[in-house]
Amino acid sequence: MILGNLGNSLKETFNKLARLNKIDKKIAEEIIKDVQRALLQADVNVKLVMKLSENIKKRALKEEVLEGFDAKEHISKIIYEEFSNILGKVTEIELKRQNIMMVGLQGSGKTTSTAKLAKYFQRKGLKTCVICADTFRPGAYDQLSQLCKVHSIPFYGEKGNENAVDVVKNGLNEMKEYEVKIVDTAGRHALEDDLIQEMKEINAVLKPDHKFLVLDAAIGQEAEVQSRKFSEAIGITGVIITKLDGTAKGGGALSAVSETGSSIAFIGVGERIDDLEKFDPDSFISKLVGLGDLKSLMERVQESVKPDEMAVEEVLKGKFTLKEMYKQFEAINKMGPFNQLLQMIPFGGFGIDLKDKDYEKTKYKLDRYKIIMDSMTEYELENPACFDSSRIRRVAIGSGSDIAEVRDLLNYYKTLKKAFGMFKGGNIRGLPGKFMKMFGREIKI
Ligand SMILES: Nc1nc2c(ncn2[C@@H]2O[C@H](COP(=O)(O)OP(=O)(O)O)[C@@H](O)[C@H]2O)c(=O)[nH]1
Ligand SMILES: [Mg+2]
Repeated sequence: MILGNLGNSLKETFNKLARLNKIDKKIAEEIIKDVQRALLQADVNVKLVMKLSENIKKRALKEEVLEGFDAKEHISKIIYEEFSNILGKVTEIELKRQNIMMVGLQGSGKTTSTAKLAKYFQRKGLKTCVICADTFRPGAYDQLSQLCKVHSIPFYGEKGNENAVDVVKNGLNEMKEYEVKIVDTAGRHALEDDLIQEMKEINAVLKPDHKFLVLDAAIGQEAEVQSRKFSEAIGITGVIITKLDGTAKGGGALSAVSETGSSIAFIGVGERIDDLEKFDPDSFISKLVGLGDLKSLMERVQESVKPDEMAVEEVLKGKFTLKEMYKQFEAINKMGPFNQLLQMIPFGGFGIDLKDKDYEKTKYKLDRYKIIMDSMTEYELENPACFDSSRIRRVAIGSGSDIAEVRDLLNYYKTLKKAFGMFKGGNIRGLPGKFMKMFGREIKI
């Protein structure tokens, strides 16, 4: 598919890298050229290509290859992370009662995507219907009603009624029992005033939870302008990029949308009703980079925290003081990238929902905890039970924090100690996995 060639063109250069444990400037430049060529072929914006490749090169030369990994794995990881930065945003779709409005220019794939999306929600077990508010284009009613009939999707429309807003009002009344209502609207060849007016009125009546802008992948970098214009006109909550199966230029549309700050919700990859995929940047990038199983690579990166750094040995013997926790934080910091590593430590004490992806905040908190621990005496680090209010106050003052924060840290320590206690005598290597199971999370790569 799109950018699919990147993997192939990288392979050759990568073969040279295999078994090396260092990346020199010459190899880095070769790889960067391949990356640039593939991205430019996929119509990605030149400035973005330059920025991306510059970052990859800098990091490839600067960051040390982790022990146990070869240069190829090292650079795969970097390419993966840099791509994540530009494609990382996804529209979250909740599986709940909701109204959805489809907008976009004529021919972009709105009607097809409306039916695909209805099927998507049906498969998820939600009672879903479709309302046809395209009263502009002759034949729009027939197209959608036929599509729905064939695929058993409940449909509402009024043939002959030219007032799209009234059709939506009536449809909402008639289709009350349905949990998800998807409204297909009319498009024009350009975003004209009367179209904006109609969209605004439908928006006011429907009060959509989601407004999806449908874009044809073939428009490439033009996606940026459209995405901006529609955002300004009615506000959109996500983008659906269609016809990614039919163009080699999809990279342009995808990256251009991300540049505007909009997020991609779904991608259309064919004409059939099932050819709609929830956009998953991780698997997208894995395919894109074509360098094999990045998921297991990232898992290995996570597991390669050395046992002595983690102080796991002692922990398994039952020893887990603030000192071991400190070492653990240090090991985590060394490992980077923080956002992925973060998922392997227990969060009981942070009160932070990982779903928020609030990694920066959490990293900040870990760093704060380290600063606080730097103000503790050796005795305190070895004997956390000794903390009374006067010791807590002293540490708070010494570290420039406050009493509540020191207490937070001690609570986090207790949670962690409890967690470690449960693994006594267990297998060291499997620890991260066990942590993740215990906290009901898995590494999402
Ligand atoms: N290959 C391919 N064709 C698509 C896709 N989505 C829509 N189409 C086709 O694009 C054309 C226009 O789609 P339509 O839904 O009528 O666009 P609308 O005017 O925005 O409602 C139709 O021929 C669709 O079959 C897709 O993901 N892949
Ligand atoms: Mg249509």
